[in-house]
Parts: sequence; C-alpha cells; structure tokens
Amino acid sequence: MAVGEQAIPHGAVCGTLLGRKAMSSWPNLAELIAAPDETTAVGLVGVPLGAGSVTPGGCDRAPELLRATLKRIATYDVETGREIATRIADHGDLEISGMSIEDASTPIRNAIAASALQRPLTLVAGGNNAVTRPAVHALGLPLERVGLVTLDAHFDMRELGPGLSNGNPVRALLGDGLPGRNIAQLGLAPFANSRAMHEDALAAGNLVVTIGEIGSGGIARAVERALGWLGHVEAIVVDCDIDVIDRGQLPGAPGARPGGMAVHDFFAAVRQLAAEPRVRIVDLVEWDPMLDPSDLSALTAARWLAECLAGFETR
Ligand SMILES: [Mn+2]
Repeated sequence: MAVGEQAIPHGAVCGTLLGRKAMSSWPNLAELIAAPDETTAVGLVGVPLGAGSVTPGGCDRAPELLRATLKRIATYDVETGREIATRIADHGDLEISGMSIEDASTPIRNAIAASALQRPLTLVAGGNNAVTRPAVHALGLPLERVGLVTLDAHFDMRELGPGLSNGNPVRALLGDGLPGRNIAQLGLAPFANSRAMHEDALAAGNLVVTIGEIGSGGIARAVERALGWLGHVEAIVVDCDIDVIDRGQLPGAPGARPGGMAVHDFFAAVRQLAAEPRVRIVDLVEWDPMLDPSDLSALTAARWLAECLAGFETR
C-alpha cells in the first residue's frame, strides 16, 4: 500500500476530518472547555485544597496549572483513530484558601455534587488526597451503594486522632460507613506503608493489589479485579493519587517513590476505569507543581484528563 493510501483507523473519517467545525489546526483539550450547562456530559471541578497535608506543599496550585496545560494535549488519539469531542463543563475552582480540611469538606462535597448530580461523569482536580472523602459523599447515595477504587501507593489509612489529613481519607470513609467490601486499592508500594495499615485494610475487607502484583499480572487484569470486586455497587468514585506513578516519571508528588507504577499503566488504568458506566467521579490528587521544575508532571496530569475523556467516550 502506498503511503497516500494508508488506511485511517475506523471511526476517524467522516465525523471528524470532514465535518469538523472551525477549530485550530492542532485541536487540543483546551478547546473542549465550556461554561457549565445542563447538556454537557462531563464536568470539571477544581478543588485547590492544600491544608492538612502530611508533607506541606503546593497542591493548591495544581488545578490552575492543569488548565493551563490542556492546550498542549491534542484531542486525536493515533492509537485508536478516535478524536475526543466531549465538551467539558468547567465549574471553576472552589474558593477554600486558608480553610482546614474539616471546614472545607462540606463546600467541597457541595461543589462536586453540583456537577455529579446532573452529569454521568465529573472530574475533580485536587488538591491533596483529602478531597476524596467529600467526593465520595457528593454522590448523595447511601455508602453501601458506593464503591471506591484507589490508584495510590498508599493505603491512606493513617490514624484519625490527629485530625483529617491527606493520609487518612480511606480510614475516614470506613468510619463514615463505607464498607471495606466496597473499596479496591491498586498500586500499593513496598516500604511506603505500615503493617498496621495493611492489616487494617485487609480486616476491613478492602481489595488490596500491590504494585508488584500489577507488574506480574498486568494493569488491565488489576482493573478488572477491582471492577469485579465492586460488582455489587451502584456508583463508583475513582481516586487517582498521582503518587502511584514511579517518581522517575512523576517527580511532582511528595509521596511518589522509585519503583512505582509505569506511567503508561496509569494512563491505561484511568481509561479503562473511565469506560465503566458506573464510574461517576474521578479525582486527581497529590500533584504538587512546586516539586517539579520541569513540565513533566503537568503534562502527565493533563494527559490524565484526556484518558478520562477517551474512556468515557467508549461507554
Ligand atoms: Mn493517597
């Protein structure tokens, strides 16, 4: 076949190449951002929560930099021949500067609910990992009917005694009544958690899949296990703690360590999870732009949004 006759992958021709309305010559995610309206299927809520981090830093800077980086991510996926076309209803950033996690939790829940109660998918740009607890509550469902998948190097099962932090949202949710049977944790890293946290997670009934198991069994199988584990729930929240990614590929997270998840596995997991119709909320947390003087972490975070949309469009 001559070069000019190469097949364009299925799905790429009529609706997009010929029928596209005026967009830039390099269509990108920033062009999909729209004002909130009732007809847009995907919402974006920025939650610049920095308070209460175990390692204080600049997670509150992440939503702004995520938005600024979207123009560098093209909408076209050469692997599938598909082009992301879903508009994103941008609800803006929640004003929570200076607030404790305890004080911010209700405003965060309400802001996420404002999108999640009217859309099949809401993306939450954190902020630190304390965002995840109000995100679970934002669905407004009894917790027995809600599932949680974490892509995270950590159990997030630190003790609650010192107060809420980015290190204990899973323990806090268990305390709220989220059954461990409704929690699947993927990507747990060696030498990054305590025995007590591990034993408590297993005793609660959480599915625990370590980074080593993902390495040997594959990321797709791990995600299938998580979705199978949550077969009984009605709606699912996916918590993407970006520190699950290997620190060499994601320097901009305080908890990231060498030996973490390969970034292409992270992207594949996000896409596979976003394709599941019961997934209603996906967060991205723990990205601290101040830790990465390059743009590597920003480009990774922006690609996360592309993967969420690519998965969503296959529902
Ligand atoms: Mn975490």
